[in-house]
Amino acid sequence: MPSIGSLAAVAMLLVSGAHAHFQVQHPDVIQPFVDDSEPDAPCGGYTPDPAKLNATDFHVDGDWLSTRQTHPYSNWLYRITTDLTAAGNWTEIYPIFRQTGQGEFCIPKVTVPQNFTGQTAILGFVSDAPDGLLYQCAAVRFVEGSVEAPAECKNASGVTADYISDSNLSPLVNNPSEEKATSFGVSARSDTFRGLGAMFTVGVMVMVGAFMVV
Ligand SMILES: [Cu+2]
Repeated sequence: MPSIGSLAAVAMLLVSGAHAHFQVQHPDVIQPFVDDSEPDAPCGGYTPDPAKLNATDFHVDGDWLSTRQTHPYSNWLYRITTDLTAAGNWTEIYPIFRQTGQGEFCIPKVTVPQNFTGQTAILGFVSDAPDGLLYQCAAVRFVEGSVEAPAECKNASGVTADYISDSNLSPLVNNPSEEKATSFGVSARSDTFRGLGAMFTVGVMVMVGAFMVV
């Protein structure tokens, strides 16, 4: 007899259905989203062509990133590289975190080290989802200053997030946040983030809900 855990995992895949895994809302991705290719590193099915990048300005002192996921939860890594073929040398630009709940998630004030100003880079989104690692890429040009997030930077109702360690994601950057995650999550939590306890409660509820669907 299969374990409750494996049934729940299958149920979650069924619940997420014929899904799009995740899509980037902002900035624009380099090539059109292809659902079946999203598991292919580093960008979801292609290698960026440095001669054909239509880069979006990204303000190093604060800019916004927005995604929409169809999974009940996933862990997120946001990373950048000035290797315009996205072959490596990735820098993490936000601590790895877990999004619980489907739908839009937006971080309104992502910062980048100021020494990137003036450079063009690939911005990589990696989602450690119930069905594995998933990838998308945008091209960005780093500019001075900051920008306010627009109205479309919003979170779907019921979505929560919390910083987390993820041994699948941390090897994908040169500066993983695993060390930071423990203290950062406790002492510098932004008010859009809830406690670990709430995260686990929601996680258990999702598991139970998925199990009951079968
Ligand atoms: Cu998926």
